[in-house]
Amino acid sequence: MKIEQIELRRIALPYVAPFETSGWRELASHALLVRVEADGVVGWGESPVGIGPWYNEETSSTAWVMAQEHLAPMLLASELNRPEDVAAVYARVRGNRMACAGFEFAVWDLFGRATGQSLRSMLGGQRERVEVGVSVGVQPDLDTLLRVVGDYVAAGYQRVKLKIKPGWDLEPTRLVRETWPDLRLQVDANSIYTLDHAAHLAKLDAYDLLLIEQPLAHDDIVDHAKLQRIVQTPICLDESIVSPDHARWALELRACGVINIKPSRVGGLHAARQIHDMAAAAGVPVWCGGMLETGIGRAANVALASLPNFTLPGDISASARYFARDIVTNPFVLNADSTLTVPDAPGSGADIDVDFLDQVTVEKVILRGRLAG
Ligand code: NPG
Repeated sequence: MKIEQIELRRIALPYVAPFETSGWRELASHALLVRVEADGVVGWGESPVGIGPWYNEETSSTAWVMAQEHLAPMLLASELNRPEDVAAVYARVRGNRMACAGFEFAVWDLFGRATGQSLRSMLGGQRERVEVGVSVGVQPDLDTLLRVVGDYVAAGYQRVKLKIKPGWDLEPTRLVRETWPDLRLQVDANSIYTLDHAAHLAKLDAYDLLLIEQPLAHDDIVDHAKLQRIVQTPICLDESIVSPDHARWALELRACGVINIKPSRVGGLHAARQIHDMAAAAGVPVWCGGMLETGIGRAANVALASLPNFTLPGDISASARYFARDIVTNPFVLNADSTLTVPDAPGSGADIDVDFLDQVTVEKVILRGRLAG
């Protein structure tokens, strides 16, 4: 199969509330969207890049340039026999994995729609519903935190992740644990601590957490291995695992007890599935992280999370937790058992709301095969 046309869009889609981590605030989705077309069939993908290089090195602008100057022309010049071939097309691209992932998702969607297979079945997923939780950003004060967590618990979320940072870690965690003794609870530091904080982080062991996510540097594996020997709670790596090789290194060094897999962070679903398989072989559970995706990226995450070793709830909440209106006509809704239903329609199952998408599109370009080279 040869991709004949690629449409790229940058969007600005406001979140229902600002989302604050240990190092930055997100106010809106600035995702790059990729629409691929071949033989009259269309596939969509999302690169959930942010406005600045705070989570990783990529931004909405770098992805926009990469997509037009390199990634779209490379894909247009390639013959694809299966979606896994996209990884080979981009094998010589250094970094820029989120930008690559948007194209890879779109090709998976296209192949699924062309052959009538759901993304779940193409990936080898088994579950019809996936367990999900909600990620709660840093709040202005403890009262607000309790209200926000209480609202999510009342909405049906049975697992909560708290964003932490120095000065906002032990006390919020203790308070939430005391208020909801049975809640499945975990914390995420987004790389704000150093090994000097090891004794401080070990105090989190008192709160029966599922995991402590990415406490140390975004590109570290070795210090996390040292920390895991001091802290009893499983360390979960997110930012540090950008490829199957990074996962292998982390597993060999026993740097973590859990891995957060975001397909966009590792360049796509093919690499994500390889990491899943590797972690399963090592007896390390995984869960699907989130990047505040629209309904397009969310559908890819939900399908991936149906694979067997995704045994912890994902950061894949219902669409209404992020957007007043999503850019799909079939947004995800939370089931009463804190799950989302995995679509079984062909491809990702996402139905694009083109009229609304047009309203939130900031820039759009179309590239055709003749531009390849
Ligand atoms: O529900 O999608 C979600 C958000 C989950 O906390 C979440 N994501 O560090 O994992 C993270 C964080 C994030 C959000 C990172 C936006 C980067 C951008």
